[in-house]
Amino acid sequence: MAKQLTDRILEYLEKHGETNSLDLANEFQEDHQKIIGAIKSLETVDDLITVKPISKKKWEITAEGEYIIEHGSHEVAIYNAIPDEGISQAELMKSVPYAKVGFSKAMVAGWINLDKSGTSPIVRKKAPFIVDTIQTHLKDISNIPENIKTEYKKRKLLQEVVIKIMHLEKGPNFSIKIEKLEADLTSDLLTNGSWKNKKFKPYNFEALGAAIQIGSLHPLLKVRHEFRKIFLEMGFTEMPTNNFVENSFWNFDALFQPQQHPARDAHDTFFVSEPRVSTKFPMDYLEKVKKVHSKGGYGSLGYRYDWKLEEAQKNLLRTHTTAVSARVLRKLMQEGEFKPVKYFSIDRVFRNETLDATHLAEFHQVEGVIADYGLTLGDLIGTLYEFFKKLGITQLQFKPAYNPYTEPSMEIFCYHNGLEKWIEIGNSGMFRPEMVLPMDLPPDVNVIAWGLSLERPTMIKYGLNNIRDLVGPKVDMEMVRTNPLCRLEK
Ligand code: FB9
Repeated sequence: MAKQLTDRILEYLEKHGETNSLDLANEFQEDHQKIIGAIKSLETVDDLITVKPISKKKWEITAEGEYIIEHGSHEVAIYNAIPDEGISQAELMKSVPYAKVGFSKAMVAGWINLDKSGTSPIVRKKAPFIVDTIQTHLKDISNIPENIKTEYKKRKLLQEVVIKIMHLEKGPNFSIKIEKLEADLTSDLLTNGSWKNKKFKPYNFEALGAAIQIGSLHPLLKVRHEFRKIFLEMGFTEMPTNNFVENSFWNFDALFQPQQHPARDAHDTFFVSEPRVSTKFPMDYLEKVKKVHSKGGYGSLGYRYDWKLEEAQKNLLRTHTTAVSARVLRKLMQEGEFKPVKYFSIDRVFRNETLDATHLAEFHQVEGVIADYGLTLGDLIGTLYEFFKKLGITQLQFKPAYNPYTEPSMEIFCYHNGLEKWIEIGNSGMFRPEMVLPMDLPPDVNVIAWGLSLERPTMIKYGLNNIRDLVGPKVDMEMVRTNPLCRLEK
């Protein structure tokens, strides 16, 4: 039976004292990785061999070099393509692959000449015969001088690669005979008692588990999972957000966002051309929305403009998940008596943004909504402190802001110790009466809500500066495979 590779390596080491995995691969005409495997197996025997990883430069033939080994050099191909009577340069350049470099090298080698005396340049053979030295060299690069290798490297026929190899020496307990150590205590060894005169491999507690080929969650989904856990442990219920296409009524009008608001312009919103409009609305509710926009109501003057159904019917890609919040809140009152609720959503929204390193035309909005009797701004602030504390954020500041559908509104800031600066981490507010009262919510019920994006915390968490490293065709799949699990509070 063929000698074990491990035995052959030990015998080679016995004779030469030291070697390396690449020389062994050449010596035994074996694949380098097989040699590495055999060396790692010998390493498990204490002090048998001493191994040190080293880097070694190695010449490799490029694809073009392999082409020349198979087909001959480009200059030889050009030479052989010239008939005795000569050929036009234009014709010759179309006759073989790599013609341009072949022609140039054949001219430099003095194998051919170019006759420009006629109307078009004619190429003729100058040398009576030629030898394809390049092909010969490439067939056995171990015997070509370094300067020739450097020249072929410039022609991209050879390339120098650095490979990791293993240097071997005899260890303190070197022997060419290794006592076979049992790897497993089997039932046979136990039943026939032969375990008593066996030696067992020591447990390698440092050994890593076998890398299992499984899928990997995208960082955004890891962070979404963490946000979802936070909302669920705070008693929130997830809203149904599986409708990217929305109509203007639910995305804007229901939120008391006036029909002439700039956000409703095509420069900010993606409108859908087919189906262009929605036609089914809860007409009793729609009439209340129309009235509060056009004439006011519930103590509000409204916007006092001619509200148009056609505007409300326009379909679009939702610009915020607050459109879902509106649907869910209105549905509350369709199911009987009001009861306090806590809802959340985390899903994609679309805006016709100017793209830059941190903004794409879509992002994931994270939104929390609480509807209860007598809620105040203090309840919103307290909830935000609780929510962000679970992200490890305790220093918050609030800045008055404006949203069409909330009053008061606040931008939320935190001091980020890693970035050593205050950063905006979201927006919040109390839904206006003009939004919630047409939904028939009881007048003593208030609704507090807040929102942030999923991408911003994810980019900070995973140290990404460009949104295109997180989403899109340029994402490094190795980053997705290897990035660490997400612990938002750390
Ligand atoms: O997410 C944002 N920033 C953020 C969030 C978390 C975070 O975590 C780090 C570990 C510490 C870091 C940063 N922002 C909101 C603030 C900015 O990034 C802002 O420039 C971008 N904003 C988006 C919208 O931009 C067009 C983030 C997105 C956003 C803004 C507002 C809302 C939702 C998302 C909202 C809302 C809202 C308000 C009232 C009622 C209901 C919803």
